[in-house]
Amino acid sequence: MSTQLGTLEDLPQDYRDDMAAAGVAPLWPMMRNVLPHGQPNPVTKPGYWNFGALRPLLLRAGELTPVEKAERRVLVLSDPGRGAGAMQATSSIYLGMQLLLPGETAPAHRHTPSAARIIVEGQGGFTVVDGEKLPMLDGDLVLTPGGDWHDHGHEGDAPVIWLDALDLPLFVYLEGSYAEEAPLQAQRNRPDASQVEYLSSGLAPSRTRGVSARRYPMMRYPWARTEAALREMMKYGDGGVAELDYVNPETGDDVLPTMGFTAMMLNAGQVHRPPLRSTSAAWHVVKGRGKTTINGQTVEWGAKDTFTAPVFADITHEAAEDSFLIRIHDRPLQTRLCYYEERAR
Ligand code: 1HN
Repeated sequence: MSTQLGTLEDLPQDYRDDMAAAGVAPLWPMMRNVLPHGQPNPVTKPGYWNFGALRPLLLRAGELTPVEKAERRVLVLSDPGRGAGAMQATSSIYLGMQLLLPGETAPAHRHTPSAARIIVEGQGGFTVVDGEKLPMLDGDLVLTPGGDWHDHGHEGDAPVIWLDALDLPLFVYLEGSYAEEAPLQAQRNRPDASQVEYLSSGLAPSRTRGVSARRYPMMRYPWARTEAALREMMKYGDGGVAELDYVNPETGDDVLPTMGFTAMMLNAGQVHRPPLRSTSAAWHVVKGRGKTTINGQTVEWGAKDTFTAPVFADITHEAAEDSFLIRIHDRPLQTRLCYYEERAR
């Protein structure tokens, strides 16, 4: 049932003026803007960023702006629904492509939003998170949880590029976004936890009474292992699609409080139609080629490209080659807020 609600124009001007002077407004003319029927009415529009087009722009930023003048040398991927300069790619997800040149460092800071990076190009880059040095190799997922100090460095001899994903829009909305700065961190002289305590899936350091695991025990998820696991899943699965969620190895929870990450393999020729989900999402193509139709709009993607979809999008993926993508989504947030939803189609 849908009743036509009264409009502002239905009301006499003197009453409207008196309400404005009193600092109030009638709800009913605005009701459907904030509470549409059946499903949300997103501002976010599908986005697509071709890496081949971004790369020269990013390298140019490397010539034009020294890293000292940028703190982070990043080109922000703006949601087409919000327009150029929008500091978000979807309602809840910020995306940016970051460049670090050989020998450069990006100073330590920490902030309330959480970040994760997917490495796109180059060797020798690393991030230090709370003293732990995390190597950045192609396709790796590297976490920078909110409140953790992090700085970046580069020991290689060619540009390093990665995709940053942050829950920044939420923190901006909550008026909770701020940072602190510090000098570069001292690095512990040992490999990161993915190579030591959590080298093997299903094994965690022996539990000692009274000693709890770190909240974020593993900050780097090496791509080589993700790909190997997806390939095995695919071998024994039946759908031509394999998906793995990135989880905290101590708790099995999502890796960050608001953002989730899901790795997907699609076989060549495979058509995949996921359910309509209440999440907004971004896909980063680690390897492969194909196309995805989002609410009737088709993007053709290749390795290192990125694309996005609003909430409840109607999505069809079609791989032209065996393809590997990482989906960044806000399912952990929506689950915490008790409204995550999937609709059959
Ligand atoms: C940030 O801390 C990084 O640490 C990158 O590399 C992008 C965008 C907005 C706010 C903080 C980084 C960011 C950011």
